[in-house]
Amino acid sequence: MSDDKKRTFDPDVVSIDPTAAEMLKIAEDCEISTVFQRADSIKPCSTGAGGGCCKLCAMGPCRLIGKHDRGVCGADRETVAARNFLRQVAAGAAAHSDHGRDVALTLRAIASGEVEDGTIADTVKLAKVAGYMGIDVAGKDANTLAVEVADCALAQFGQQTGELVYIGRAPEKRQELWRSLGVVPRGIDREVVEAMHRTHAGTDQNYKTLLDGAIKCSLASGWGGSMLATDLQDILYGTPTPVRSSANLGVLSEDKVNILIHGHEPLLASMILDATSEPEMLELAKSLGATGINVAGICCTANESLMRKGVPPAGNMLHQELAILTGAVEAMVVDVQCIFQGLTEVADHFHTKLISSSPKACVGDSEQIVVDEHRPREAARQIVRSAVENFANRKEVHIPNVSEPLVAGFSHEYIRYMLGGTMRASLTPLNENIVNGRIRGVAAVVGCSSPRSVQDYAVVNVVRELIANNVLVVVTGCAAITSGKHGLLTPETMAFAGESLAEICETIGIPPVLHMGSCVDNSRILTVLTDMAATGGLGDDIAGLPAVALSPEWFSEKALEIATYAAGSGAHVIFGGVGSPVANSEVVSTYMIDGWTERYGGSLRFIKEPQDMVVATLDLIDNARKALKIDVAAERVLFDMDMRRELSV
Ligand code: MSK
Repeated sequence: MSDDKKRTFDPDVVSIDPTAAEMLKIAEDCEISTVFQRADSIKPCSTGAGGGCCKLCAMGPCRLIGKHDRGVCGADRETVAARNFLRQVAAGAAAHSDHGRDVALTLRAIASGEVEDGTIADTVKLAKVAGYMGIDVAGKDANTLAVEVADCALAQFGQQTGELVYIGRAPEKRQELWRSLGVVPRGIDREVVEAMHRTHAGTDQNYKTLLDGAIKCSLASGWGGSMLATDLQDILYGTPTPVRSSANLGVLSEDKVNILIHGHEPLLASMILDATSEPEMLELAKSLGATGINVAGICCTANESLMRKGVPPAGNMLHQELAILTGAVEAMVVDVQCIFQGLTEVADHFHTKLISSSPKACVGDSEQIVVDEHRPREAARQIVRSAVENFANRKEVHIPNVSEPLVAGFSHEYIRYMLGGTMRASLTPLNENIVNGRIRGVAAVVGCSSPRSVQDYAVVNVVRELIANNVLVVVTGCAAITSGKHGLLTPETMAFAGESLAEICETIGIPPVLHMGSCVDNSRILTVLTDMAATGGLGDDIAGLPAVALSPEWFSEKALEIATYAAGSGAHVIFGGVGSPVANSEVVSTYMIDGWTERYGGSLRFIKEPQDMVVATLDLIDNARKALKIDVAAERVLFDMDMRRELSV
């Protein structure tokens, strides 16, 4: 590391999580590079960040800045910004949807008896999903039905004409709007391919049609690939119900073998978990001096395993390198998405085995134990054995004594159940309390953590200010883990909530911040919003609900795709942190707010500061309440610096 980098980088200011500074000081002492230090030393290109650089052909790259308003081909700022945005959305849609395809293939293999020990966990959900697909369930056993469901799901990817079957789950009014605007997705793969085609040099050159293309492509994921991934995972591994656990690096164990599961796919993780309780593995661990085997998670494999099995998350995306720096991780098993190549350098300094498990993602020069989907248990055993044997190579260990308790597992199904019990499961109490003003509105705080923002600061402050203003918050993805790390996912959090929201949480016995899953599970939020519209009292569409989605620390193309399908579904979306990927075109930026509001009833805006995000959220909620004629005067609570300091850990 150069002296320059040592001088500018300050571990104490890059995160509000104290474990980050603790680990980053170790990294500095050992001269190990991390994402935080690299972000400090690499200045982002502002032209590229704002969508002003076109590198689609060899006549460029063309940077549309200053007096250059057109590229060599004549493309203007609007076309270039919209085209870049559509490509980002297509990449995000491909990632989430390809995840969904793999789950469908796993379901089919298990239901066909091709997977050793493979079982279906939730036959009630299986029947429900079959119903969505128009499949007759009468007289069929679970495996026969599951094969039909999997085949229907798989057909959605290659479908060439017609409409995705899950489009029928959106409010009627929304479906009609999409049809009238020509944005109903036909097949998932087809929309991603068309997005790549229309952004090829010399194809679509109108920013408005390019952005309609982004909406259409994202809907193929939100109401297609992502929603299928969520549903089929529930069938395979169980629909989540509330579960207790804890979060942060303190969940790692000094005496046990630690295995970290990181990425997005729950199949191998669930098999690894099973293998860790096998007597043979436990005996091996004990023979090597460990008291047991501990599994913890990072990113969204963590969320998937937390929601269903209570596996504790060791951290969000920015904690992946920090976890290895503890010296206590025998194996980190990665699958797909959000995995840093920098992990290999950090792992090289410790005994940690970095194991890539997906055939489509080999991380750096990590060991590859590629999972044969027909024999995942075999791979899981191999990984657990390898981790246990590695315990003998452990040297100095430094685990921060920091973790917070949490409650996760609020699936859409459970939210309906907790509001009405088995006999009267529904969202009626939620809608009623929104109408009477006890709940001002609903906010989904979702998405990533980014080294371009102070880790966790924006998510924590946005969540706390929203609940203080009687806004019920749901969280997913890394924002959910952030909320857990900072103690926001317990019923005790109601102490920070506004009076009327706290009263409701106390009555029902829930936290004011509900963990709803991984980033692919944002589709659960679409289901809740549709259900709110169907329940009555708040209009008949997602557009117009007093609900806002926020991603205060986003970084990925998947996050942009989620934002786009939410906006196309009628929700207002606010992104924070790094700024707008279309900032180079004022016209496009404005169109995604005003033009999309007029066309879709939803919007996407980029607001840097957390407090400004909160103000904008409350304005959007209050405007929706006014339009619904349910507005009651509500005092606005905004935190000053002293209050913020108190909130920070
Ligand atoms: S892992 S996409 S950093 S939420 Fe789903 Fe977290 Fe964002 Fe990856």
